[in-house]
Amino acid sequence: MHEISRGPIDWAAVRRDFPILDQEVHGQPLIYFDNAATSQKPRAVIDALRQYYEHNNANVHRGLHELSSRATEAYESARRRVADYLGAASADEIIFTRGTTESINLVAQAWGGKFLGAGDVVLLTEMEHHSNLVPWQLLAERTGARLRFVPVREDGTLALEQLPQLLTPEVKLFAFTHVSNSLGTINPVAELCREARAAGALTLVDAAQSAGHLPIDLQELGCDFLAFSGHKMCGPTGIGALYGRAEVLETMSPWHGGGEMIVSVSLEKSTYKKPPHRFEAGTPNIAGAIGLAAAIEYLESIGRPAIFAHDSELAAYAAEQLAELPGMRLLGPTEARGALVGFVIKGVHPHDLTTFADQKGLALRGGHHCNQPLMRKFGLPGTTRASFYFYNTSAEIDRMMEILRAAVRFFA
Ligand code: C6P
Repeated sequence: MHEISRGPIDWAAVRRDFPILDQEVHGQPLIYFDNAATSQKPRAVIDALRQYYEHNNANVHRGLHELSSRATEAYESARRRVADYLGAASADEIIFTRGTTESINLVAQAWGGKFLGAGDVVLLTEMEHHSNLVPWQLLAERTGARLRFVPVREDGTLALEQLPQLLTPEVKLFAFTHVSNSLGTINPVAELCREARAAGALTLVDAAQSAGHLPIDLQELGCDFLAFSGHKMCGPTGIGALYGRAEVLETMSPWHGGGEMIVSVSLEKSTYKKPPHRFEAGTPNIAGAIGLAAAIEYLESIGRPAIFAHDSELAAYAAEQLAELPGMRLLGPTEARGALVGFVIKGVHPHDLTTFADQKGLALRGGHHCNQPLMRKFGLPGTTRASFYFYNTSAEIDRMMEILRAAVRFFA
């Protein structure tokens, strides 16, 4: 792992921690601007996975042998690390899942399936990723609950003045994203949670785009659930977590049945462990949890305030440069933007632009970004998106601009 000096962070040294970045794609140096889809992994995480498989691999919570004890200790210590990282009151409030999508489905099924019925409302926003929309549509079909949406304004922010009318007594849960993956909007989580609580609703925060980028303190945010994915914050794919406030988790029934989550089983009936194990049936992603803990340790060695400042600077610089291109339409707010910029160039389809960029070694993302209703609202088939992380540089943005100028000439 890189050494953190007392002075300013040596970002060039940080970048060297990511072996994948040092390569050419289509004969050009790789510029990886698809970090909102998944981030790259530092050597510290790759090494932690190898170390686990070479020395400690065994199943957890089962075997009375040395390797199993080590694997169990590493897995449970990863849970404590996640709890500390988010500022949870206890590690028992952290459930390991495959990622944000599974975390939200867990809440929809284990909480919503038990407590919601006809007449109840789940409040969402128009900027939700499909992962924070489709699970609620499935739940609504099953239970008769209804969905309601906070509108998105033209500038990509939420129409918060409408919240008091939307947060009626039928609203049992307000589920919203922290940072929009298409617009870059950073929502005021603490304020939204406060208003929801005052109206008697629980809250769920989709932190897929924020957990690796912004400082998060659950005690300050005051949400009841928070979901995130490890792979967007330097960790492996297939691992993430759901935070659930202890008193709420206690009230929920299991959603998956199987080994690990039971106390006793008879042919007729079973009793279940307490949270979090009640919600982790079967062999978990042990290596993934260990890799996630290594990723958190790595991020903490840099510090989230520094990461946020660095990424915000890159996003602001990119937005400023992009705005100068002819036919450019930028999405999202000008102030308080997360580490990404979505845009459309008049007359150039996002897929064509993204393919053109790829030929020059530049990885962007083109499409609807799992935000179809939002794209429809803005009258767009999709956008092109450049999303940044702390190992990216302003020189890479300058190169992106050269490539985009060439694209504009080519498609004209
Ligand atoms: N967005 C992108 O924007 P999973 O696939 O479970 O790790 O994360 C789902 C998810 C949930 N919420 C938000 C706000 C997200 O941005 C994402 C993932 C990726 O490129 C893939 S569509």
